[in-house]
Amino acid sequence: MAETPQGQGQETLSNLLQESRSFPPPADLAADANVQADAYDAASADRLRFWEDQARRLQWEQPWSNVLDWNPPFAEWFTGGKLNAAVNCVDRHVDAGRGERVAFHWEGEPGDTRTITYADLKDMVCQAANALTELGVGKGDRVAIYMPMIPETVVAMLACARVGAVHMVVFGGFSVDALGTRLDDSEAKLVVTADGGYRRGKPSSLKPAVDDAVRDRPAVENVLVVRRTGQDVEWNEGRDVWWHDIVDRQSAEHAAEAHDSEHPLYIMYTSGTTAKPKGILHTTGGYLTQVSYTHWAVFDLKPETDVFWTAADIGWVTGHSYIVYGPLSNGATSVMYEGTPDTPHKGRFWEIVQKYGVTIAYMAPTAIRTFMKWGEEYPAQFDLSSLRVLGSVGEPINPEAYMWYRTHIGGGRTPIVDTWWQTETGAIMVTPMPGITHGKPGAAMQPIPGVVADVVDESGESVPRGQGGFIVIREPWPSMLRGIWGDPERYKKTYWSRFEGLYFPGDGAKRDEDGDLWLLGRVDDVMLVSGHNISTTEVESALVAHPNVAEAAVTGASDPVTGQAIVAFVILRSEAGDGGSGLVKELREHVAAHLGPIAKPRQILVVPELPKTRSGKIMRRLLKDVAENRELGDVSTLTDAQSIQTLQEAFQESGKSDE
Ligand code: 6R9
Repeated sequence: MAETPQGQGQETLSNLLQESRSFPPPADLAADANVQADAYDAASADRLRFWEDQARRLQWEQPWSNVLDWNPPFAEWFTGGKLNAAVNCVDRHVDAGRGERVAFHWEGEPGDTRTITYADLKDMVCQAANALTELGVGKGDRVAIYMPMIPETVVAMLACARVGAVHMVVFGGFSVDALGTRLDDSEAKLVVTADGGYRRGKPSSLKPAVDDAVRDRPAVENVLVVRRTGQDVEWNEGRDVWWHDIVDRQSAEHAAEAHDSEHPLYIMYTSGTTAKPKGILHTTGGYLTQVSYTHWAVFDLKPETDVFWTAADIGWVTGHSYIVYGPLSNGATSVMYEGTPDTPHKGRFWEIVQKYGVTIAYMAPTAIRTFMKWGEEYPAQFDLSSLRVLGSVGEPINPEAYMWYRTHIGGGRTPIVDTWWQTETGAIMVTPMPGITHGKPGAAMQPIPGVVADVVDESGESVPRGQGGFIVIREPWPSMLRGIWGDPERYKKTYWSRFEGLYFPGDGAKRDEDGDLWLLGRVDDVMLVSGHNISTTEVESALVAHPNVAEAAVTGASDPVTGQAIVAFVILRSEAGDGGSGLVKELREHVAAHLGPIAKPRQILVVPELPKTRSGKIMRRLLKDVAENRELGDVSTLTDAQSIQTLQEAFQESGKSDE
């Protein structure tokens, strides 16, 4: 929550940025779109019935008796129903005669490839499920997955789902400590890992971190290890098991039990700000219903012809919902890529799009801004004409990044779906629909059919058009978190206590004159400058709108005169060189011209890197520590802990003012 000194803030959240560009859906896409405007009417006429209709897209072994049991803030969806998530993702496509369809075109970073059909995937998942049973892992047990982006990661998740074990995927880049606290909290009995994976052109080991984390954790009975890189590994006899030793010799037959709709499917930890990570719990029927529906509706998926690619890590909720459960439940063909976008060259993503004929691509604004920084000559070398829908997720997309994405990747034709959601919401909540909604650069537009979102002020009243406030969700939705693992009180306090009866995601938002929604980042990041609540997003977007700037991060630092002052860190586009001496002054004026003098940054520092999490979110709280000359807080979920130190030194050297 933003600290708003009483009586000082004149508005909940300022609305400074004016953006008037708007793109209608392409006519051919609109005519043939999976979802038409009547979906919104159907859902608002009878929301529960709408979700029942979507649940019927899945295969249930036993139908539900009740759509929703709602004991605020605890929801149960499709109670009495039974289904198996793995069967929905794999077996039913094979049973329907689609076993030869490719589930994954997998591309390893060194250039090795694997083509995995639905029939292959079914065999692999059944074998892995049998191996889990042999290792004594059964229904309700927790399994940690600490893996590179290889097919076995998907197989391990689905094998857990099949036997009813609860998977808990930890980013392969997280530290031993981060892995350890998650093992403790979830009480996992098995860890699935690999010797390593490929990142930035070389093998990057994983097993040693697991060895360290598991050493003093006897609750972990076995470590199941996939051989990916061939690196030497220390072997703990009796505890460690090679995947190829135990999985490959299993039968490819496995009779799957149907689980209750509310059976836990997975736990995914969000780091939050500082304290203990929160284990966000998702269950089976409601989660699968909404991820499957949104993947089909929001991306306009045509499973027979589309090639879908979420360029994100499976260790992020985006990977869970839109690499694994969404695409597979819809029988889609996906691309899965192991490595980094600049290995061995800065056109790798676009080479992959060309090679597999990707039609729908989904990625984070941080990646898009990185591509902007490198320059448009990289995508220009490849044929990207297969693309028909582009998606964005993870942070607000700055209007200029949106325009760059649309122009240089989408050839000026493709709609962009800017999808707002969270680990907690499980699936997309607010987004344009590519065949219905006009796209506005930087706006997530409207809640999907069946989701009731609003923007409210401090007292929980809806704000009128043209004003900013807090986004809230008014009614339960199928893929909502079912709680925080082992901590129902924290669940109530974190999400349901700010506004009576409303789910509070913690994000700021504004409603524009047309009634469309713009997400403005975490309210903890909002800056209070001379009595105005200013979102970091708007200032960052104004900076990115300058032709020399590729990426920007801003934070509020305490200031004797204005309460807080805006401090900005910017990365320049490659053609801008070092920007020259007048650039900082020019950028400050540029922001003032765009947003008004109130938003003019006190300081701007040009930097080579910004501190980011593995899912690409800028860690503004660390930048705040830097801007206020404090010791750095928790850096355990940072991609590159060195970069923040370099940045801190540069900041200290730059002195107090750029005047
Ligand atoms: C899916 C995911 C959730 C937070 C969320 C918000 C930010 C995500 C966004 C967006 C603006 C979008 N966020 N998508 N902000 N526009 N399209 O990112 O989950 O890692 O839990 O983060 O990300 O602040 O509250 P998660």
